[in-house]
Amino acid sequence: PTINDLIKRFKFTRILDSNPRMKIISLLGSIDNEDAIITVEKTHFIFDENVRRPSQDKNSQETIIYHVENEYSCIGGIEELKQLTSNDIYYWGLSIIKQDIVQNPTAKINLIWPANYVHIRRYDQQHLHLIRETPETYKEVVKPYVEEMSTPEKLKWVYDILYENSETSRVIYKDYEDDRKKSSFVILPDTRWDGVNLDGLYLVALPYRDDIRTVRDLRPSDRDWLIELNRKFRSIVPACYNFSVHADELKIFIHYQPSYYYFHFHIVNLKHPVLTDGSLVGKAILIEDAIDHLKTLGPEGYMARSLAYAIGESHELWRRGLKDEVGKQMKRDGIPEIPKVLNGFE
Ligand code: M7G
Repeated sequence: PTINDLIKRFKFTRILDSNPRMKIISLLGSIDNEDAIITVEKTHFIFDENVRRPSQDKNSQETIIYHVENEYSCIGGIEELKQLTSNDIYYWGLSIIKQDIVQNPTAKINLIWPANYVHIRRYDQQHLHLIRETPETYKEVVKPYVEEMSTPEKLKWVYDILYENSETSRVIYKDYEDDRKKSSFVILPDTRWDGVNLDGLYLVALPYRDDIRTVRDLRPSDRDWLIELNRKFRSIVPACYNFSVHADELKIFIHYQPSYYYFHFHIVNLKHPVLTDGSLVGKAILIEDAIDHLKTLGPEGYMARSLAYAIGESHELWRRGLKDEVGKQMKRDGIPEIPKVLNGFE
């Protein structure tokens, strides 16, 4: 089925999350009696663009990049504008801006169907806690979970991209050779990106090597591999987008905890707000930092570190032991418990 057929059959159950600042809403419902999650996100605005045109100079074969206002620009593309009020030097109103399904769509819609309980919990609005994951906590609580979550069935979408030609038409770069599997990888647009607005450029890079699950598995011997990937990603991605985004305008990072336990990289325009979202503090590790840490971490690499990050109450790991661990840590750190009586009220 296509997303069009499926959306028509969607029966709404409840709102999972809604964020007016990010202009994003996630709904839980069902399609043919199986759970479905729909996420609708308003796309970002366009103003200008770079276009390639042949040089005016007849003797030159070169194309020149021009900077022009886009036809769908948030100013030039205004089709209707209605003033609400003005006061002194301030004016405000509402507008309709020219839309186009390819050039300037209104929203990006993601659908997961059938969605399992891990998906639903991930999208559900939840209370966050900061946890310091020590090497011991990793071994006791996290490692068994990572092992359960990294089976080929749970990572089908990844293996489908790597070996079954899923999303092939969207792959922007593939570097693969059987005898150099370790250095092979593909880069393609993340489902998070609308594929239109470069300010929100969001790509995912999937290496072919699958002996690493998370940053925890990185050892000093992997340093050269990371250095080489960083160099390649920063060379390839700007070239794929006409150099409208430069090598030093990309943030390349790894998530911990990730949603998917197949080691991969996020390649994102610096302008994209991912790393400034407070709830994600600690979750993203820049590739530069990983390269640097591995220099000093000793033979155990990231296995020897404590990693601090925020985790939601509905994350499976919270229930499996991180909740208890936070309690114990606070006690050890000498942080007082919440008093039983607050401001005289029981
Ligand atoms: P993560 O760090 O495991 O999870 O990244 P998180 O960032 O959600 O916490 C996995 C990345 O893969 C996310 O950015 C997803 O948006 C992206 N992604 C997930 N799926 C199922 C797909 C897919 O089928 N295709 C593509 N292109 N990207 C996906």
